[in-house]
Amino acid sequence: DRQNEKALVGEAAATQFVKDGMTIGLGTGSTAYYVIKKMGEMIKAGMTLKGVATSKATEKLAIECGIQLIDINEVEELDLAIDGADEIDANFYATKGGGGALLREKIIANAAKTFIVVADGSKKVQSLGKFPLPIEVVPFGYKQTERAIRKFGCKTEIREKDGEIFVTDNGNYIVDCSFSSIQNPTQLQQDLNNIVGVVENGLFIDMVDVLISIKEHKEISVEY
Ligand code: DER
Repeated sequence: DRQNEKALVGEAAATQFVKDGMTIGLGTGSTAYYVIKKMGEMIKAGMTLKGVATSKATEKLAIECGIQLIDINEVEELDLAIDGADEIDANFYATKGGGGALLREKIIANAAKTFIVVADGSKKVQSLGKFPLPIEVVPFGYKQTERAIRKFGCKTEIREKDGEIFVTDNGNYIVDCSFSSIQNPTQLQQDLNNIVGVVENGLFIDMVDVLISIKEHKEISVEY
């Protein structure tokens, strides 16, 4: 089942790529959860590792797992960043942000020598756009920003949580954007980030180096 697939790919990422002495970007979400748990076991077995968390939720989980956290500003670059994705296509273009952590995730993925995505079988798509694209916007004038985003041909919805507007770890809002299909994600990524009020969007273009996913019969696939 899906949870089992998340565990398989998450643990595979840790055991195959995490080496003693590394500094690792720690992803956010239910798949990255298994990576972090496995890293905690490796530390208990004697490995020395440091982590940079992509969200406050991941900071909490990492501390529970005994991973020493450092501030992203203390390092030039990370050895690895390992994170989930909401969808990923054959070009390794990915949509992220389902968990609301896309800004820190993108900063940390950018800072890593190697960026690894761990994804259960449900995440692989022919082309992006099945999953509503999360866009982080500043709260001031967010309705203006939302109207400007809609001009790109999508339906927009301000993300809510428990009946309130969801606020990211950075104090911003998320606009979830439903496109019928995304033909040119590279162009869209640039256009969206040019909109006044947009902080960052969840299109990860030319960023993913390794995809660890599931082939049929629960076989793990590692693609470069
Ligand atoms: O919010 C995010 O970007 C998460 O990584 C998300 O894309 C994957 O979450 P999941 O592993 O819980 O499906």
